[in-house]
This record gives sequence, structure tokens and C-alpha cells, in this order.
Amino acid sequence: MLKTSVLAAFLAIVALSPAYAAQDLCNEAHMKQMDGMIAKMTDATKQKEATTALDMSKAAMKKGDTAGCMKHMNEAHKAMGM
Ligand SMILES: [Cu+2]
Repeated sequence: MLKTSVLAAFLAIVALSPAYAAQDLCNEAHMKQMDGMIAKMTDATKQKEATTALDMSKAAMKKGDTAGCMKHMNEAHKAMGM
């Protein structure tokens, strides 16, 4: 149930972003959403994986490295089972 609601929340975010592009995900608002979604994860190992990937994604975002941000973001999404 929890996993389904996390996925539903993610799909809602994607649906709200018609131009589902890097700049829509590499921003503070989405990072907050990711933090919230990761906090709800039940698999501690995957949760740590997602947190590590998201931290790297945030670091890349701060450097203005959108490609790097998206690369680590995708890793975080994968760890979240997306
Ligand atoms: Cu994300």
C-alpha cells in the first residue's frame, strides 16, 4: 500500500510536469518531494541507497551540473523502485 502511494505521488508529480525534463526535477521543490518520498520508504537498504544518490544529485544541482543531477536522480528513483 505504502509503495503504491509513493508511486502514485511520483506519477502525480510527473503528470503535473508536461515537459518532463531535467529542469523540472533538478530544483528545490522536487528535492523536497524526493526527501519526503524517501522518508516513507520501508526498505532501509534501498532507503540509504536513495538518500546517497539524492545527496549526490543535490550536490550536482548546486554546481549547476544538470546532467550529473539527473544521473544521480535516476539512481535515486531506481533505488525507490521506479
Ligand atoms: Cu526525483
